[in-house]
Amino acid sequence: MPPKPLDYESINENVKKAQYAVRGELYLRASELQKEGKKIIFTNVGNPHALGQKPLSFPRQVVALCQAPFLLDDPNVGVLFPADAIARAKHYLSLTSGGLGAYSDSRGIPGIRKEVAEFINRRDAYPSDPELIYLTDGASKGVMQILNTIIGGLRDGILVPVPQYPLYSATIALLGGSLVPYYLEETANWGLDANELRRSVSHARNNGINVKAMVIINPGNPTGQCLSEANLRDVLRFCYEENLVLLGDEVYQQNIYQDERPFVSAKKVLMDLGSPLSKEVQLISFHTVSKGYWGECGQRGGYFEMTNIPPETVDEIYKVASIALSPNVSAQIFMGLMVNPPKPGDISFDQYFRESQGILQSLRRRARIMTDGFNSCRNVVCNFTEGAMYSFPQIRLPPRAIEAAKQAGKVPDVLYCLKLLEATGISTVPGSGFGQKEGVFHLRTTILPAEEDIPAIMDSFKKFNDEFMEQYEDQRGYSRM
Ligand code: DCS
Repeated sequence: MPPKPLDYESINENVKKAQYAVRGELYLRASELQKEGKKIIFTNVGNPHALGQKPLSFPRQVVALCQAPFLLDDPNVGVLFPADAIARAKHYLSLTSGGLGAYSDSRGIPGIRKEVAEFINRRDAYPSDPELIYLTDGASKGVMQILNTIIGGLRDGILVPVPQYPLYSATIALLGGSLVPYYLEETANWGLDANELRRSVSHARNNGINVKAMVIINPGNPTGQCLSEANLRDVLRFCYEENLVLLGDEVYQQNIYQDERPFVSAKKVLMDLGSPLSKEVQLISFHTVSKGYWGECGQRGGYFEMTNIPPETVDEIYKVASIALSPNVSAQIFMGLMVNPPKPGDISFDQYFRESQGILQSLRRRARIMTDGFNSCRNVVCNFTEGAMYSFPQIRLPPRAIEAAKQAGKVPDVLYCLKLLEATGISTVPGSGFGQKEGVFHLRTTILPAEEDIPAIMDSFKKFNDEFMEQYEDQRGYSRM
């Protein structure tokens, strides 16, 4: 009997090749342990509400009313909901044709795309065109749509930072393209180096790869660095010289924990550079409701903005979006609310401001506590989390631990993270899931556990790490490496 089409040996090889460590071996083991009754601290995914973050009140009030529009006719609606939430719910319902149960335009509801354009205009002080903004089910779907538009085969290369968020490596694998890595420099706080970019592109081209696009993740996942304006100018000039479209993953733009470098978008820096770059460099920028102080991961709301993309291509992207009919409509409303939150003077403003700033300030403190905690541990060094939601410490594994991992048929940082999980219940992602230089090991944890829980988590990490190092360091110590 020949194999059937969905027997393992028959399925698309690209599906088998795609790897996604954020929900990989460690996550599966953690889920098993949880079923057995062990308390697991899930710090493997940047999923704030799963770790106790409360939703902001105003957007939930608005979307609740949109989901249950009959409440708007209830005489008590004004007792339960503030007037500005009621008004906003009516506004969004008026933008839909049939409420939340109806498909919308495949690009997203025009009135919400306009709100996004106005937000970008306020943020960057440059105009933004709603026709060039498409709403998506989370930033992930936008990234996949755009990579799908770029990649036609194995020779099409995408420059991706290493370490990177595996959405990129996995999608490039699924689409049968080539990932062209450029390494971020850990000793320079995960900075981006123009020479490294040049090296990487020429190496790929010498191997017959047509490098078409470059990805930046700013602030970085898993690395947490914030790019300076000078960095962004270098990147954009590089894209201009090398004829690359820049994919700016800016989903963590609200998550900034230092004051020296406020977030600046790639779009703004491109416009500041003026002609010819501002008219020539192709740029796609991504955003989401999953991150920031919203953390509404389960709602699946996102957008991308296209800059210097010709209308024929914009139409093709529209056509492909149409195949999936429409993005989730309640998610589109979350996006509208994120880009157009209550303003000073609105009834709900004080509460919105208090809630959002409370979350942001706490994240800022957590970023500091975690970095300091890791740096106080033996054989662990960690750059400060300037932005995003993660700590990415380097674990200097003793040679005997590396040897033990080899014996067990495991990547060394996978072994370390598995042992950490078994001993403490802390579920992390090994650095190898994001890519790292040969012979160097990391783990990624989110900074999302409740602030009051973090000291105990760091204590238990430290105790585990001490015991691990004790077990594997021989008399001559680690310095032989
Ligand atoms: N881009 C980056 C850099 C991300 O970190 C994520 C999610 C996304 C895009 C996609 O987010 P949405 O599809 O929800 O908009 N980050 C994953 C992570 O590393 N942990 O949690 C999810």
